[in-house]
Amino acid sequence: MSIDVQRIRAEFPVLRQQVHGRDLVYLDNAATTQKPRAVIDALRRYYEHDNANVHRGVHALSERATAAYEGARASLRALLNARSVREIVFVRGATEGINLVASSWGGTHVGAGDEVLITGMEHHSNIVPWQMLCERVGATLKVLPIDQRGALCLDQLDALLSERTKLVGVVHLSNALGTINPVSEIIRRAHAVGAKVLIDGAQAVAHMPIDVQALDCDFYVTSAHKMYGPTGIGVLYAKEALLEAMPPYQGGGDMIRMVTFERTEYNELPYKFEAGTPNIAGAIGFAAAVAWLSAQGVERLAAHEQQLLDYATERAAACDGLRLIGTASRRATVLSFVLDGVHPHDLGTILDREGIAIRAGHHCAMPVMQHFGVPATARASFAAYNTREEVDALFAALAKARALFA
Ligand code: C6P
Repeated sequence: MSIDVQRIRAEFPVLRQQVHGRDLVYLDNAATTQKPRAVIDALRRYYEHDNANVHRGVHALSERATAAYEGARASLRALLNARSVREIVFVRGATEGINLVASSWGGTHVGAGDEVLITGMEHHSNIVPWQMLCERVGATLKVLPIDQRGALCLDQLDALLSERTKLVGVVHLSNALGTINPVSEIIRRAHAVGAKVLIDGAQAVAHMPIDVQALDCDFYVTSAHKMYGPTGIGVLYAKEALLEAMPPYQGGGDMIRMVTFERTEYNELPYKFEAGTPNIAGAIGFAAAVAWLSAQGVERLAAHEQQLLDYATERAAACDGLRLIGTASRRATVLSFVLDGVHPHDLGTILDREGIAIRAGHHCAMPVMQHFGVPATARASFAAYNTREEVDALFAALAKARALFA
C-alpha cells in the first residue's frame, strides 16, 4: 500500500531547486499543488502538435483538439463517477462553478423568504456568491456553526433546515482547518426537507476518492490546480435534470444551436454552460492530472499524506507555544496553527528564508479566523511528494523562529 515518494518526487521538476540556498520544501499544496512531468508534457504536446479551436473546425487539428477536449470530459466523468458527460461542465475553477450555480440555479429557484444554508468553515467562494444571491432576491443566508475543534455542530443541522431551505452549501475538506465533513449525512438530511446540496470539493478531490452518485449531491465543484493539474480550469458536476432546467450562465459562441435577432435556441448539455472558446489546453492538462492521480491511486496517496499529517500533529503537540487551529477527529492534509509571539506572516517569511513554503493568512476563510479569535494562521499542507524529513525541516525552522522572537 505504501508509495515510493522519491520516485514520485522525481516526476516533479519544480521540486529540484534551492530557495535562498536551501532545498525547496513545498508545503503550500492547499493553495496549489505542483505539476508532474506528465501534465507539463501534455500541455506542451497539445500546443506543439494539436492546437486548434474545438467544435468548430473541419480540419485535422480541430478534430484532434476536440477529441482531446471531449476526452478530458470523459476522464472527469469517470473520476467523479458521474452518470453522463452531459453532467460535466468545464469552468475556470471551484469559484466559477459555485458562481454559476448561485447565479443560474439560485436565480431561478431561490426567492424572497427562502433560505440558503452554508457552514461556518466555508471558503469565501462558497459564502459570497450566496450572499450576493440572497441580497438580490431577498432570501436569508443561514450558517451551521462549528465547534472549538473545528467540526460542524451537526446537532444543530435539523433545527436550521426547513422547507424554506432551498440549498445547502458545504465544503468537503476545509482548506483552513483540514476538517473532512460528513457530507453524505448532510446531503441525506438536506434532501429530506427538499433542499439541493452543493459540495465544494476544491480541496477534496486530490485527497480522497469521490463518487457523486454514491454521495447523491446535486452539485460538486473542484479546481484542477489543487490536484496536480493546471490553473484556470475546473469542473462543475451537476445532476442532468437540474442542468437541463437551468438557464445559461453566460451567452456567446458554442452555447447556442441557433441564433436570430428575435431569439436564441441553446445548445445541448453541457455546452449550454460553456460559452466562448474554452480552456482547451487546461482541460487536456486536467485530464493528464486525472490520469496521473488514478495511476498512483488516490487512496494510496491519501494514506501517505495521512501519515505525514499524523506525524506533524504529534510534533506540533510537543512544540512549545504552538496552538493547532483545527483538531477535528477527521482531518486531512492541512496543519493550521499559530505560534506564541510570532505573527503568522513573520513566520511565513522566516520559513521562506529556510526554503520552506507555507501559507500565512486568513486562507480566504475569514469567518473561521473570527471563530477561533485569531487574525491569521500559518498553514502547512501536504501532497503526495512530501516527506517525513520535510516535516522535520518545518519543525526545526519553527524552533528557530521561536528562538528569534523569544
Ligand atoms: N483555496 C487556499 O490556499 P479556486 O480559487 O476557484 O481554485 O478555489 C477556491 C476555493 C474554494 N474552496 C476551497 C475549500 C478552497 O480551498 C479554495 C481555494 C486556496 O486555501 C486559495 S484561497
